[in-house]
Amino acid sequence: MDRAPSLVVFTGAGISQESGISTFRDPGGLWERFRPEELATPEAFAAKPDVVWRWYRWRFEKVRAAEPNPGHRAIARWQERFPSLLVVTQNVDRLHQRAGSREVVELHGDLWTARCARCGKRVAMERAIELPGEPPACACGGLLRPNVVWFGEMLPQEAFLRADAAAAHCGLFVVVGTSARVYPAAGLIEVAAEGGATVIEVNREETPLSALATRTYRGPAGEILPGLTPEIEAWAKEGRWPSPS
Ligand code: BV8
Ligand code: ZN
Repeated sequence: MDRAPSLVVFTGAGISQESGISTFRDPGGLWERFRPEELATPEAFAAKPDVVWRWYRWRFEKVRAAEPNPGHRAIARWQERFPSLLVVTQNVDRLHQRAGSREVVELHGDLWTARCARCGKRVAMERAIELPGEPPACACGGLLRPNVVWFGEMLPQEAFLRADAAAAHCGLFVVVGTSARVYPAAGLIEVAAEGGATVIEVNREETPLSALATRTYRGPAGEILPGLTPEIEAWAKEGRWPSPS
């Protein structure tokens, strides 16, 4: 097995907010306008596949047009200093990869792929949205769905185990832009804290797990993350997070 990464960055929808991607639970977020149980569940897809497909197609178009922001880019730069840096994300937008992050664990799947709900065959979303049908049908007769994890579905096992081991054994766990309410992903913050990692939180607001953080930074990730590089350097050298000057 690889040596555990000493630095893990755990992200949620907040990191992509400054790229123009809606978050889920903030005022103005996606769940305020749409009820998740009507759209992000296997039951919703079974009952109204056309409505669910159109919602994801709309979200995919937004993501495709978006660009990584300074927050994504700061994280990608940290990997030059920490080659073992691991990004663990709940996001489905692939903006970390597009910013240059090489090791990214996607806990909730991705929007860039569609897959057959029956046989599992994968098709690029860019192609799937051009096919006839809402949603299009696979050659096997099953319907195409987005390759994301819906409420009530299991997370991809390999991805979750890798993230869990990294959280348990890392030295520094930086949590960015997540409301820390969706499990089992949010539980990784608890795993990191229990494993003895220094936990740093970057968020516009307090979250249910803010109390586990050694330090919290309140504000937009795109403004805060680029400025954290000296603190991370100091942490690497001294083994502890520098006190505010
Ligand atoms: C499972 C993908 C096992 C698709 C998503 C009761 C209690 C506890 C748990 C449960 C329960 N009832 C049900 C559950 C389990 C459930 C769950 O956790 N529910 C919660 C909500 C109560 N979990 C599941 O079902 C999971 N699977 O448990 O499997 C199982 C299975 C079967 C049978 C038995 C057991 C699967 C969950 C996966 C859901 N998929 N999305 C899609 O994208 O459509 S969820 C959705 O939430 C998002 O995609 C994201 O992945 C996830 C987390 O959201 P966040 O990323 O945190 O975003 P949010 O908007 O909430 O917060 C944004 C934050 O950013 C805010 O704090 C804000 O202040 C901050 N912010 C905003 N702008 C900025 C910023 N910060 C910095 N800078 C900024 N600019
Ligand atoms: Zn199929």
